[in-house]
Amino acid sequence: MRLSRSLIPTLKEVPAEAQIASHRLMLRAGLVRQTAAGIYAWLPAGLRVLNNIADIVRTEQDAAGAQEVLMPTIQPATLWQESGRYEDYGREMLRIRDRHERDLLYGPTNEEMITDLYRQSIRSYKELPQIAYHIQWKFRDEVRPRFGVMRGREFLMKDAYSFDMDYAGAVVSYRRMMLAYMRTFQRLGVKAIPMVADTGPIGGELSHEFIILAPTGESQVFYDAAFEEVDYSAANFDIANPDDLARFFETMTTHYAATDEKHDLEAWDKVSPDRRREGRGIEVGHIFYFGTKYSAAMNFAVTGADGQKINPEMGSYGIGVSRMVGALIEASHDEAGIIWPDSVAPFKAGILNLKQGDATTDAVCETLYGNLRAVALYDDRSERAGVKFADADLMGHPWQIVVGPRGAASGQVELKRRATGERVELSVEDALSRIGVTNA
Ligand code: P5A
Repeated sequence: MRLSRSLIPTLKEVPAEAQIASHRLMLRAGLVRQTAAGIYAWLPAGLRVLNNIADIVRTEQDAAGAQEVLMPTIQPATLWQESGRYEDYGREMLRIRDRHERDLLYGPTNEEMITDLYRQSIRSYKELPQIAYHIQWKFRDEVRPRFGVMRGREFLMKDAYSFDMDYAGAVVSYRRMMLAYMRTFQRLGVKAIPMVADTGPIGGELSHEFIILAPTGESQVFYDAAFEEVDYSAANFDIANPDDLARFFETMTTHYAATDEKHDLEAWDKVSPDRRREGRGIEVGHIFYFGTKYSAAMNFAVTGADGQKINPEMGSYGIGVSRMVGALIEASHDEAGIIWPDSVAPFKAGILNLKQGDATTDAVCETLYGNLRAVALYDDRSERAGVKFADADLMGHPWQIVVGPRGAASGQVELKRRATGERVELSVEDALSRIGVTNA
């Protein structure tokens, strides 16, 4: 993209309403704009990050054997009356009435709707187990939306739902999703720790939340260094193999991990001092096993092997996709701005033209841009060099290709790695191959 023709409104001033780094940086880097309390519009650069995260989440869900669907944002109240949650959910639910006086709601989660879809079509034990997921906007009328997209009212969630014939099967599904989550977070370039959690309005008896480490996180977390040493890859755990999943789950649940609310000093004392890790954390995912809570309440039964009717055992599994954008920034930024991990960066590289209008400089920039069109943001504005440097650091491109008139005359550019600050002078061809594009 050409910055001069993009809706990427960077700000020099620090917005007064933003209390935490990620919120300030998301506004300053022009990723989002608030349109109402806790509701955000995603501008081009922000949307690219959101889509990159969603793609990684999707790949790992698919690899775990989950199938993608897309349920609507608007749901009929009748489904929630069946489960009993219509009243229970309280004022966090945004209730709507249509022209025929029918009660609707903007979905805060989809347990009821997915149960309804399965009960309409699935009749026999032979069709289970199954896992379905979607990546869809949710609405929760939070009392105090804050910290930008971290606690929004409208937010993007990946939510998956598993259906099994018995408890043993449900446990396998739960472990499978947990492993898919650890792989997802690893690919997103963050350290994530699963912690035993309360089940709240989703219900059920088994639940883990996934906390990623960031110095400015909301809660204090305590964990055993063992979590950082696990190899979550397919080489170590086959996600299709229940024995591997059992070994994985054992590793995840035997080592100590707790947030400050559940911190147990006695158990902590038993962790050897050199293995104790402490830090701040942000909840980015939450998984639940709740048995037949919804299938029983909503009369979803399938025929078992012996002809008897059985309510499937269910679980649900959420990742806060839009919250993840903020969480990644909390985990990776400095004084100057965002430092995007390569896997999610909106643009792999920024091309900085230090003398817009100078024929040689423009020509070198156009050559670079011609090769990097899909992955680069070309700063072709007629701004001072200082402004372009500051904005590139703020926006956090993993690579900056700086093109000035002197270097351009001899075909040289400067390549800067945002994460380390390392700079090298090299030819256009070498710059392209260093950032992984070789068809110059
Ligand atoms: C699991 C999937 C559920 O809703 N039902 C379907 C279950 N779980 S949850 O913990 O309530 O939410 C899952 C994840 O969504 C993110 N999240 C939010 N993100 C931004 N703003 C919010 N107000 C918000 N509320 C929840 C979190 O990442 C959470 O882990």
